[in-house]
Amino acid sequence: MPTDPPQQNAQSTAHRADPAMCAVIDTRVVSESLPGQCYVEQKWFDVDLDEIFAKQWLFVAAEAEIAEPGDYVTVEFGTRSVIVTRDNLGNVRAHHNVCRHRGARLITQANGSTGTIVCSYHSWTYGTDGRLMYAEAQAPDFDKRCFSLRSVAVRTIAGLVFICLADDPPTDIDDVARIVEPYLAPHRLSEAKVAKQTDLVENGNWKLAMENNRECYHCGGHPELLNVFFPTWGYSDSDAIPDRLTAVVERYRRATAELTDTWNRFGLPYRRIAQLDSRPTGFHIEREAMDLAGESFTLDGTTACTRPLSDDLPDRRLGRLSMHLQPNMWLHVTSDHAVLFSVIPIRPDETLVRTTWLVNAAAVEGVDYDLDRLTGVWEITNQQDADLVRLAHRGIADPAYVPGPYGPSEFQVEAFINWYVTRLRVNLGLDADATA
Ligand code: 3BY
Ligand code: FES
Repeated sequence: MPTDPPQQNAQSTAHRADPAMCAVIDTRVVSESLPGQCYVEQKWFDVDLDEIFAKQWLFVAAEAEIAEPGDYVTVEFGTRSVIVTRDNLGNVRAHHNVCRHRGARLITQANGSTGTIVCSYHSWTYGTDGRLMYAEAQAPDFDKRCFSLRSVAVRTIAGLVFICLADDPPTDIDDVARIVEPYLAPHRLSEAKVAKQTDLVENGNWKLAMENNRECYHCGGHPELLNVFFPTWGYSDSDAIPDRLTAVVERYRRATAELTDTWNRFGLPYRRIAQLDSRPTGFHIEREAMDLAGESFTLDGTTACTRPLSDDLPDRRLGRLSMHLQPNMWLHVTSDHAVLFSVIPIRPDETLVRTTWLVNAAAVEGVDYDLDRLTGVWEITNQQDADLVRLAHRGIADPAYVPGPYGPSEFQVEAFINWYVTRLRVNLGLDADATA
């Protein structure tokens, strides 16, 4: 039986021997931001792509983006490009976007719908399941079965599509799925539709975009988001609350206690689970109350879509379900919509932040929701974050930069960096005894 060629890319181990980088990894001070070179140098960027983005599970799309057979999205991580499709049988598939003849890039569109994938060069034609269907003028003994597109590991979790470019993807994605699926599934993301998707290019390293997301210490810069995000600065569960935060923490706790009854009534799991740096596929999931009306990401906290996201969850006031997965995603789900974020490195100082809003598939724009109201708070928050990431990158690129300390409310930034350094060590083979 014909088999796929070995997937190992000979270039991917090229960085293992760089002693200067290994020294930085070895001498890195825990609880401080990374040395500047990790954020600004091309060498580090290349290692990030080869050792993090080519080896870990990555969030690449919502199933709603490829709702019908033949729908596809392409996603690029450096020189690697992947086609994510829904095949004719309705399965989500992922393949390298590289022709098996002489290697031409197959699809150059970001998304679309097609019955077959036809190479522009010599017209080799593949099915959406990756099988080579047609190759003109070949020798009589040419066996099409030997030239399927090279597959990429793909995993859907409650309507979210993850890929892993490694030959041997981290197997703990199954454990993560088992834990997070009960939280996500009631919201029926797999049946939702895309209301809007935006691509924002931030002028900063991808790690700075992620670090920025992993804390609300800077949330004073997000007045619109703060209407509904309780600014508890990491003290929501603390016994030693600073005086200035007593009132907001108490308000947060009252709202949470009220919502707990609702969550219990619907059987929605809400326990916070944070395993951000203790496993290969680090993640965090929690359900939290929101301020004001407590329903959605709008200026007054009331829903932006009159149809609930899930027909099973008609209560408007559900707070938010929030999830992070290392290295490149976070999401929030309210009663009326979901907002999903993925981070895609472009260059050392450029990062794409893709935001996708999902609503009930039956919701009608202009009738059930106004698009500006649905997306406004996060559009402005994203722009504010982009401005902060640009400033961070510029300062870090200055030779005067030295790493600074993380405070208590930056524990998730620290977890992200701890995870990153551990994955580098393991994936570069620096820790013989570390968990793969
Ligand atoms: O989306 C988030 O979870 C974080 C929290 C605050 C800053 N960032 C927007
Ligand atoms: Fe694709 Fe020749 S390179 S058909």
